Amino acid sequence: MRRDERLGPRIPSSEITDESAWRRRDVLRAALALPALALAGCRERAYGDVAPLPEGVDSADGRRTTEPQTRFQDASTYNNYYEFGTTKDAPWRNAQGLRTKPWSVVVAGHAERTGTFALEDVLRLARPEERITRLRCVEAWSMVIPWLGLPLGRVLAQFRPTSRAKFVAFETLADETQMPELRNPTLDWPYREGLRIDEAMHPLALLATGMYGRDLPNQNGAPLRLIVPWKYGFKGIKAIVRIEFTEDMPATAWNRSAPDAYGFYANVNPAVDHPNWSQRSERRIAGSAAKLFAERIPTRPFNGYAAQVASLYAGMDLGRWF
Ligand SMILES: Nc1nc2c(c(=O)[nH]1)N[C@H]1C(S)=C(S)[C@@H](COP(=O)(O)O)O[C@H]1N2
Ligand SMILES: [Mo]
Repeated sequence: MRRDERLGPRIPSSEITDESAWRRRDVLRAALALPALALAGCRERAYGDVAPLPEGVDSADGRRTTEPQTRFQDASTYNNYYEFGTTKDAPWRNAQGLRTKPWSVVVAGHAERTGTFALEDVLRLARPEERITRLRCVEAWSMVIPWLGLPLGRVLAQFRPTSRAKFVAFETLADETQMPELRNPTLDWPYREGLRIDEAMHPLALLATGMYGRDLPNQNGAPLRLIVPWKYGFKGIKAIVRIEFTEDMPATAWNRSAPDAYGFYANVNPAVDHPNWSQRSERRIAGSAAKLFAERIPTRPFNGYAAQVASLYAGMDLGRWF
């Protein structure tokens, strides 16, 4: 795996995060029961020194993924990114000119360190890890994509959220001069998303900076986007410019636009239909078959990551909290 050129010098994490954050990470890791392979490298060492996972290992469960990957060609030309238009080809056609350098991120709300940070400073913890994960769109298609990124919780911990931080809210850039669809009220811009803080701290939640071993294409959310493997794709907010730690559940773009169709949690759930279509199966766009002939497969609860994340929702009625 190639080191992302935009990352700064490798700084030991111990200089950036406090000890309690370190301990919390160890607890999270233990809870995930990753194989010794992953644990051994991570314990008391600077993240910059952690060996990348072997090629082809799905860090979600530590096993080699047997699912065929989506072709880069498909993952980068069949997108949802409404700021650039509402058709699947609009993002790659219209996002090429988006200026992603320099980029800064505002960190606000209930945290000890807040302010405006250069992207390089937000990401200076380590080189990105590769995560081959499924992305399941609410429109019932899915892809298997090798992302490059940092665990979201590791990035958030360096801002030292306080005990009042119960949620994390994210916002996308909203620049009319660069994003043609912002002239239309398609969504209530800027695009917004959010996670409960324990979801955000889960090791599977990723801040992606790249895919397929290279920087993210603009249409896939450069320079920084969220990947929450167990949730519908719309949680994966692109081109993030603001992160806020909040006490209350934040508003999200799709929930504001159609609350009966898009809940805050958006956990992939074959038992809860979209008002206009079933969510029981998905078209898997992967391998060499043309998109039109993509195989239809049953959708799995939590997008196949139930063993890792179901405990986050123990006791919740997932039909109500969709
Ligand atoms: N800012 C922003 N982020 C967004 C969207 C969007 O319209 N705007 N679409 C979402 C939806 S519905 C999906 S399925 C994924 C698609 O990610 P991909 O294009 O990289 O496959 O991005 C999500 N992130
Ligand atoms: Mo989506």
